[in-house]
Amino acid sequence: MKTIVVSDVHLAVHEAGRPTMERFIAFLRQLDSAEVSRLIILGDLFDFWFEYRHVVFSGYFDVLRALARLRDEGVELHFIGGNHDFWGGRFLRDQLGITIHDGEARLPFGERQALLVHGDGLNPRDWAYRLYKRLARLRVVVALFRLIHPDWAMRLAQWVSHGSRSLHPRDVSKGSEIKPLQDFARQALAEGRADVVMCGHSHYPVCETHPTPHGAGLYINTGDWLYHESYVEWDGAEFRLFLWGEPPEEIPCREGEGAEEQARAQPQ
Ligand SMILES: [Mn+2]
Repeated sequence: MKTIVVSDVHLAVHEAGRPTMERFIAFLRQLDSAEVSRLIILGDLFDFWFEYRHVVFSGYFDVLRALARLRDEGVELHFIGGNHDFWGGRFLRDQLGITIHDGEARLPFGERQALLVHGDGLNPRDWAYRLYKRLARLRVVVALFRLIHPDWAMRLAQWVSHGSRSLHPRDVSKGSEIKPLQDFARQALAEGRADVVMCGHSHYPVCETHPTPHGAGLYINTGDWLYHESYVEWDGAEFRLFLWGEPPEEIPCREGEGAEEQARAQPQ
């Protein structure tokens, strides 16, 4: 049975977000529960997600329905929050049956152990963001935000998000996001903390081999759905990175940068 991993769909409820939403729903609808046993969402599924006691954002209805269909057919759903949707909680868990992982997930893929993180806040120099990340998760901050009317909360989120959207993610990701993610993965693999490290957030799909104490490890970045429509498929044995299409196009795994020198420095 297969596992599918996808991240950074950045579903948005405004007009400009409609094509992405429709393509992603089409992707979910073609997943066959006879073949797929697990779907892992590695953060930033929503451009904005917030939960109230009695309200769900109506613009997400179709995607929630598509996820509910998979759940009803027995597909395991996992969610690791990203920087746009870490406020996922009771609704996703209780109504949709999604397993919510706090910050990071460790999941088995056959014999291999994978460490999955969205990837935001890994850059130690980005102290301002790291502070924001802590504050935004405080119970009191969440309780205060909940006082804002849902329509206004969505409006506010769209306005905030618009600023970051004006930069093309492929440009954003070039320097500041790709390297810290790769460093994090390489280190986790070198220390033997996982056989496979998967991240999203950079919007740049990558599959690289890096050494672990017990052989070759893998760093995979799921890329994004917003611009690449990339996803990872584990078929029970191998991990493969694809760009969705008719047929899907595979992005081959390559030897990670610096992997050679690292292998030489490491006593075998
Ligand atoms: Mn992100």
